[in-house]
Amino acid sequence: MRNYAMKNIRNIALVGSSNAGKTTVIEQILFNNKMTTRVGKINDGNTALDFDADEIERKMSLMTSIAYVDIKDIRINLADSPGYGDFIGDQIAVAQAVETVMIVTNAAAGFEVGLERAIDLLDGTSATKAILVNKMDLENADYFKVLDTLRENAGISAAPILIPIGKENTFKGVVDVVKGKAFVDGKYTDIPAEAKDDYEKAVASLMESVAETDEDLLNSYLENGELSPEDIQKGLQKALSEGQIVPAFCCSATTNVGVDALVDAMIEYLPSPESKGTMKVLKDDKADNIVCKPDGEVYAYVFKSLVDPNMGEIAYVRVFSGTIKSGLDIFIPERDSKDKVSSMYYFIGKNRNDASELRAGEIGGLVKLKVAKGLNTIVSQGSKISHLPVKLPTPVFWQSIRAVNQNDEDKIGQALAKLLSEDPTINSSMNTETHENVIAGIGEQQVALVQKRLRSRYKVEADIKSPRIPYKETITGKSDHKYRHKKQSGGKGQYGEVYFRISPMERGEGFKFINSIVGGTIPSNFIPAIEKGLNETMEKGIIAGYNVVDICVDVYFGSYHDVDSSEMAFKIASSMCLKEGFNMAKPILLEPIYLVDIIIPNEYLGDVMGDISTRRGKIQGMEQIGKKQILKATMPLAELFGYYPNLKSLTQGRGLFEQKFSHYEKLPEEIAKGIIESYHSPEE
Ligand SMILES: Nc1nc2c(ncn2[C@@H]2O[C@H](COP(=O)(O)OP(=O)(O)OP(=O)(O)O)[C@@H](O)[C@H]2O)c(=O)[nH]1
Ligand SMILES: [Mg+2]
Repeated sequence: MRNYAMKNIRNIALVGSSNAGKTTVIEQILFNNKMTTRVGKINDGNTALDFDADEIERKMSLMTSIAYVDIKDIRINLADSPGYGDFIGDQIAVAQAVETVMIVTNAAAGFEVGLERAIDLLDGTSATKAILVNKMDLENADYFKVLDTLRENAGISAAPILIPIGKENTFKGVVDVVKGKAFVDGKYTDIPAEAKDDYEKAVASLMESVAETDEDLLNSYLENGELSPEDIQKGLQKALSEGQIVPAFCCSATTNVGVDALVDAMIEYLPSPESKGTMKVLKDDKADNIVCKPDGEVYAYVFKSLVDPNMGEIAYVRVFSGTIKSGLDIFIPERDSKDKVSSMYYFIGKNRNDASELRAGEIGGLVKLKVAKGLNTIVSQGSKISHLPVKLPTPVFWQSIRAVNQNDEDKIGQALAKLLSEDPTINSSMNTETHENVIAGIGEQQVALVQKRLRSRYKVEADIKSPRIPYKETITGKSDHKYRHKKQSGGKGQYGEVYFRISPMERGEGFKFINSIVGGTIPSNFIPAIEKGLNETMEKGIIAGYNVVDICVDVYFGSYHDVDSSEMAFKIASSMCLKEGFNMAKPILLEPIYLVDIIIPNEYLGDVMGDISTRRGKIQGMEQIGKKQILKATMPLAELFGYYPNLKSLTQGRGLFEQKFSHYEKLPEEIAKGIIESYHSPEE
């Protein structure tokens, strides 16, 4: 297939809340432009873009997929991302790969949670933002109301470029405000009387917005009281490529009204890779710019990687600079590894067409890359350039996972690694204290999908449950204790005696071992065995099976036997002495405490604060940003595990939080008592 010049490409990612109609809009565009032979329907499970079995089953997108549309000498690349909150990582990643991020909203819905989230997460991307109000055919659909809500809630003042003709089930066309023409039944015509008023208002406000972005245009506007259509078009294109204006469009995907006019507008007004021109990158870890051109240095970005059951690894890439060819040796700075390009394709969902090479400005898929995964940079070997780091949300949902069948333990590790590499917001790690494999991610659906795919793709049944809390054990008092290990049961006996002074240390200091033996009461060759006995016991735990920390053990006296003493005997003596001495030194349990930043709309402040204190949280501070409050608090991990579902229900889905580990703190006695008792009477 042919390549397209940078100025003839439009790269557009559709984001926004679930169910707004992103996938359906793209399906309709593909069909209208003869890229597919039928209009894929979500309900029939036959869309080009939601091709994955789980997407078909759930009737929603679960990952980013890509398509392209060729119209005359223009190629439009469209990325369809999942709107459901648990899969937000894909929206964040794809927003970095395009010139325009189109935020799709439902014309009949209010300011939806998914929409709010998508907008928040786009903060900081350099892409131009655009608004597409879809579902204009629905009862109560109201284009201008949606734009007002966006202004009020998100501070986005969108400039209407396409405005509707007719309403709800009589929505029959759109007016292109820049052209001053209506688009009805597949043709441009004069603006009908019913849309004249809206058009006059929209064009006046568009002139004002465009004039404000450029001094010459402003002067001309002030002089003449208006701008010519040519001036509006030129000014708009420039303002859009600089991201100074957020254009708004409308359509109904299912009735196919306004979709062709939308595509025309994408071509005529939205920025091309050439109009953006340069790209901010890191070079040698410092901020830098590179000029994007096909004969420049190779610089591409992977915005999604997946393992296709038939094709193997696929990495969807955006080439920003240079040209990627088969056989090219590449370097992935984020992984500090080399890789090699094999074949590459242009994709429409899972259908692919050969690409001979991928040039600056283009989007395509590289197959069988070994190391490059989502959010990674692709550069030539020896290059010092990498993509600016992308901020991802911290995990807010945790589950421990293990294979139901013991024989699958090895298999599950590899299968998990493959599945998790498809989504940058989820990871798993072995907790060496609780000996659990813990998955940390964004939500229940995300983890449930991993569990389901382990079964469907890798035939591994996995159990998930709430993880154990890595409590720790320590003491608050001191003890002075001795223990003699002596056994005489025929043959060689066992003998070793130690005297310990056990004392608490500051939080976080760990363990200190002091050897104060003088005069050889214990020969020095047995000292390492004593230390080993201590370490092993501390790792296993004494009162409740958790790591022992922040204690100091001073061995200051003991005795031995010429024949019967051995390393084993001293190890046992040491272990027993610690166990008994520890119990005499007012032992307690410590629990991990996390710092959380909870971000909520003002109206939920009271409820959320009340709830934090019932969860043993402590408010540390508060900050107002726009219409939101950021509550800073500490919260025990035991409460944090179940916090996100709870926060969502308290705030109608609008609350978010970020977390990081802070410190260990004494677990309240009444809770500790239960944990210690159940450790000593293990009926599970
Ligand atoms: N009435 C009406 N329904 C629509 C329109 N566009 C999409 N739908 C329906 O809305 C539902 C959701 O559409 P999708 O295309 O899956 O929405 P999405 O934004 O891709 O959703 P996610 O993949 O979950 O992010 C489907 O049942 C569509 O048929 C429209 O313009 N009008
Ligand atoms: Mg979708």
